[in-house]
Amino acid sequence: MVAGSAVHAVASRHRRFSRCCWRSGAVAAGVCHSYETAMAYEVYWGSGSPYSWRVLLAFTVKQVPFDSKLVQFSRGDHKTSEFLKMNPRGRVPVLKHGDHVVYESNAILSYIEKLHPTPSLFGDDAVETAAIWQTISEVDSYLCPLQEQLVAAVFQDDTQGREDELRGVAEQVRAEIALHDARLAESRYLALARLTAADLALYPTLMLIGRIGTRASSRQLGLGLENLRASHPNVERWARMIESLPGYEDTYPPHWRR
Ligand SMILES: N[C@@H](CCC(=O)N[C@@H](CS)C(=O)NCC(=O)O)C(=O)O
Repeated sequence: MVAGSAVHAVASRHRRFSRCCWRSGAVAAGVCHSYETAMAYEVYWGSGSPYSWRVLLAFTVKQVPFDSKLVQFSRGDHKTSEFLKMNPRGRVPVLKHGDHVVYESNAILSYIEKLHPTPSLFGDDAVETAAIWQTISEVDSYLCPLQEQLVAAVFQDDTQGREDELRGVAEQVRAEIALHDARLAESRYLALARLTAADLALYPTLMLIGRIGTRASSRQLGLGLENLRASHPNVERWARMIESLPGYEDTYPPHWRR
């Protein structure tokens, strides 16, 4: 557990829902159907962290209540000794469930999928599961590293002298998004005709890249990332479906609203 002031427990609907679940007899009613699922979930997450956002969306889609532990990067909450005991890499998201701790967003998604299989986010047979993991692996292997390069350069004001390099990164990002747009022209969601973990992997990264694109330095460099959604109509349609999920608003990075 992270020290008192180090982590701000958000007084959000997640938490109220959680209390409501425990006190309304949901356990007894069989909603939380085993001892394992009856233990509280604590989700440590960062505002604007796309990997954290995946996890928040998964809990939301599955309607699983959790205690929200918003980690403040600026205070170094994620580098305290208490936090490093949970994740030695000092990164979010982290899930604490009873005495059990899981880090790495995909591992967390898999964990809650096992305990709360409905609605399924990882497919119902071998073909579906492979299609989902194929897309997640593509997002994680090809798009996320590009996003991380842009975050490091643009948010840390390290763009000078790197104009050509960063334009090259942005071009690769656009190619990746165009690929997903073409897929979404054929299919309602990314991997299957229904929402899966693949959609939860891409959406937050797309949103973060869009936000990077609106920064003055990105515009000055002509990265062309500010209108990714508008210029990819299938991605735009799909993103709007995710944004219409019940509870979506509670997952939106709080500091992006300011
Ligand atoms: N592969 C990890 C990536 C986690 C990650 O990089 N989290 C970032 C926020 S988006 C973080 O905590 N960064 C803090 C740091 O590196 O100090 C996952 O999927 O969970």
